[in-house]
Amino acid sequence: MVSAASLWGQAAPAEKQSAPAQLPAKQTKEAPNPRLDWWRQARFGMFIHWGLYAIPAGEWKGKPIAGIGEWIMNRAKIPVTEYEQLAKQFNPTKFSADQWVSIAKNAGMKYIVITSKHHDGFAMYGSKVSPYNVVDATPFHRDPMKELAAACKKQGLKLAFYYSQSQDWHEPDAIGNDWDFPDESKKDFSRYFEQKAKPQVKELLTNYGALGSIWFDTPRSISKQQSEELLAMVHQYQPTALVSGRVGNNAGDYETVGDNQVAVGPMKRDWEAISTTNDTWGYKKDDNNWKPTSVLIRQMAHAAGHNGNYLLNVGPTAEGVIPPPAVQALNEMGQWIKVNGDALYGTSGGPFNYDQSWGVISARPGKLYLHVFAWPQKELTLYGLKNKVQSAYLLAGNKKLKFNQSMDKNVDTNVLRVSLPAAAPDKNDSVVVLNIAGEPDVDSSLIQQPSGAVDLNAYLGNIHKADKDSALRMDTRGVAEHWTNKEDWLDWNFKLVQPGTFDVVLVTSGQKNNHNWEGGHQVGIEVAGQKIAGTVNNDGEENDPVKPYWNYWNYVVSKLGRVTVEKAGAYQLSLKPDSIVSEQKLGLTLVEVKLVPVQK
Ligand code: JFZ
Repeated sequence: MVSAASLWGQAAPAEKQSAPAQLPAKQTKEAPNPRLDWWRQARFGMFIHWGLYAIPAGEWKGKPIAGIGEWIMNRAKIPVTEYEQLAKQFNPTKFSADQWVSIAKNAGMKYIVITSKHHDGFAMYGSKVSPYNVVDATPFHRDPMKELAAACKKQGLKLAFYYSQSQDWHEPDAIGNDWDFPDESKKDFSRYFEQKAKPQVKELLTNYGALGSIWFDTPRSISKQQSEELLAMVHQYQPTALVSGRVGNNAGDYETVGDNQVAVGPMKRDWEAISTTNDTWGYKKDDNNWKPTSVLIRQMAHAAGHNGNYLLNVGPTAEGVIPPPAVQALNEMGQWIKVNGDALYGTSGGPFNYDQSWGVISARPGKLYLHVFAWPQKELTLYGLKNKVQSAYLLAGNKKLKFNQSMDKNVDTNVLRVSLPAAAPDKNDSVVVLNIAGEPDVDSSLIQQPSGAVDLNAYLGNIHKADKDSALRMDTRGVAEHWTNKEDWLDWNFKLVQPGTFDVVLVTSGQKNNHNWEGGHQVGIEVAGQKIAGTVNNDGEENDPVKPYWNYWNYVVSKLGRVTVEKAGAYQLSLKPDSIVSEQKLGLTLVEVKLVPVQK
């Protein structure tokens, strides 16, 4: 089991965040948990949000309701008695479990996580515990979970059930419904928990054969004991089933990071990225903001390169149809996987504690998989790999590649150069495989990227806290947050291979979905005996062009000035604020300091 403290990026105690923040470059083995074996092999799964909310599909009484589709009851404050009426209309005649499972299987997905009960409280399976369920309350009268269990068994995928254990807007005692049940003092959460949540979870664990996991969500205020009870129940009835991190109180078998969030850094823990194919989980008829397949493939590769699984959502319609644009994208992902699956299934995170300017790296014993998103001209460069490379080839067509390994004496760093054909075999992610001798052994120091840029990521900096109680910390993205004390500062040690003139750029991040922003901070930077000062923008939003899959968090790029570094070698750069704007208590949210080579 993963404890909170071992989860890198979680709110580690402040004392533990004193210098250096540098993480070990080598993967260390996570405590063995045999339940995770299949899951680590799987790497890619389908999330399905399906329920009564697919009927209104984002519109209530003729008005579009903002936000994610499965939250419509909450967002539109629909009374239980009205929402319940939807059940009478639920008749997904186009539903075919076999077809859904085939879509997942064809995409290369190895497991399915489906909403057996979401926050609306409606059971999408035949429940004896509550008549508010798909078999008893709808004209459909079928149990889609039974059908999916059979189809998954037949086609060799694992099935897992999402279950909302804390929020249940249908129940007066549960968490979440304050429009029908505003009086908090009347609520007895444990009554709901004992009489509905636990018995329903038991039904799911005992009536549907072997499950991959129970995927709990939004623990809210449930107690540690309640989280642990759920965990114990799952393990009791299904000793091999997993429990998602969102069971609460760090009781789960693995961690789920924030929605649509992609982790950074050398992740050694087990974690899962969850992503939408458009902007909603549950079906919304007016949401056509489909992520391009390039984004989905790169997010998946990124998750694998950081030791994580990628759980990608589809929101079927009330008729039981998975939206065609999602099916299309999944089909394209399947095409990529047919060629490049070795770089995904059963891999672990790459050995470096930073990403490459051209992409990410996943690994398995004896092999490194270089996922090249940005195909360079002629040659791919990798700094800092100490292992002897035995051979290099493209996964596409197993085409052998020439390479050479040398030492750059100026920076005392190993350099690998792999010759590439002119055209990328895959426009989204072409995989170069390195067969290496022994365990990956890499230089843990931060080095200039092959592109010539220097990425001084916040999470790789040495943190200097003026006061051990300063709120400054790294969030799960490896971004510095709550930097409100201007006396706190960061510095980085790095190696420069190609000297020259650089623009000094500060990349800051907005909070989720571009809500909440704070800029206008004055900062000073010192590097190679040169000092510059500047102001962090409040506008001029721009995504990092090198990481096109970061489409959820907006970055603001502030150019602070220019420096010229004459010689290759080892350097230090410090970032010290002169003033921080923190009216919203957000302060300086730092992604990285970037040195961008100035083209001559
Ligand atoms: C939850 C649900 O409320 C939502 O409807 C959907 O099912 C999603 C997969 O999970 O929403 C969350 C839960 C956690 C975070 C964000 C949204 N989080 O930790 O950032």
